[in-house]
Amino acid sequence: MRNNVRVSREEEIRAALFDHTLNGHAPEVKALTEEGLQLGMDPMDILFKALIPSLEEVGRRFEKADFFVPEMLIAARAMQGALVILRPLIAETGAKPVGRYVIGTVKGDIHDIGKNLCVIMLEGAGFEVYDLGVNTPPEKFVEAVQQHQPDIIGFSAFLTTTMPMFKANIDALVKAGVRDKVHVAVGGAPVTLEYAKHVGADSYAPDASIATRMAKDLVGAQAGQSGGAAALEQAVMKIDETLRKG
Ligand code: B1M
Repeated sequence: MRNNVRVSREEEIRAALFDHTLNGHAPEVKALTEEGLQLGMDPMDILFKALIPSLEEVGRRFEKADFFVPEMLIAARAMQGALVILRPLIAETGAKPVGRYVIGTVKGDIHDIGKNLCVIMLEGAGFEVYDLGVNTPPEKFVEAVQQHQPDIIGFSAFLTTTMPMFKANIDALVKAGVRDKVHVAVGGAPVTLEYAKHVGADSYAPDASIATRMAKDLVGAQAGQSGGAAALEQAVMKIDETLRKG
């Protein structure tokens, strides 16, 4: 009985988080996130079953012109408030450092929620992550590679108009003579495997959890623990194919 009551409150919290994020009510989103955690809800559950679906609904409404930029912005701010609380909890689950990862949203693009989720999950998987933030020019990526010597550099782009920055970033790495020293990963809502290959990236992932799994496999492969690069590419192609079919 007690359990039933708790489960139903968890469901209420998920539903309320969805609604309050959608409507950009930051204080309620923060309070509900804290209550959910006090009840023992899994941070990943809060993230993937309430907050992300809500933001997807924001996107659908924006497409139908039911929402405009201000609504999108306050919904994103409400979600960011919850992410601040969830981030350290997800990072805590990680093991010892497995590798270095530099990541940033490309120049001209200020979307960062998806990139931040990648950061959270990579940290959770034990990577030392250098987050360059949003609107990152190619020179900053080059500097970060020279300074931190990461195993992987990740570029996020969320607009069709900013995806061409992948190529500009890769060209800048080539020019600086560091392209061969680092694995280039790309992602973001409008990106596809074909596009990633077209611009000369080494890998593409459709979401943060696959990006993290691929990064872990890659570091393992470099350490000689797994030779999974080809298998990985095949898996990603399959996922991409499934996504395209819808
Ligand atoms: Co903007 N926006 N936005 N927006 N926004 C989108 C992206 C859009 C799809 C909305 C729509 O039309 N349906 C559309 C892009 C259309 C296109 O180009 N195809 C759009 C537009 C047009 C714009 C503006 C141009 C609007 C305007 O001003 N007229 C403007 C551009 C500003 C700029 O960047 N220069 C703009 C502005 C904004 C806000 C500032 C208001 C706000 C951003 C706030 C913020 O991020 N701090 C905003 C928001 C919130 C959105 C939507 C609603 C949500 C984005 C999001 O956070 N999604 C979005 C619609 C949508 O996506 N449904 C939209 C949730 C997130 C978890 O998913 O970002 O896909 P996603 O991240 C995933 C994967 O992509 C992947 O993992 C993440 C987690 O699983 N991933 C990687 C990300 N990086 C990766 C890197 C990897 C691997 C995987 O390897 C390195």
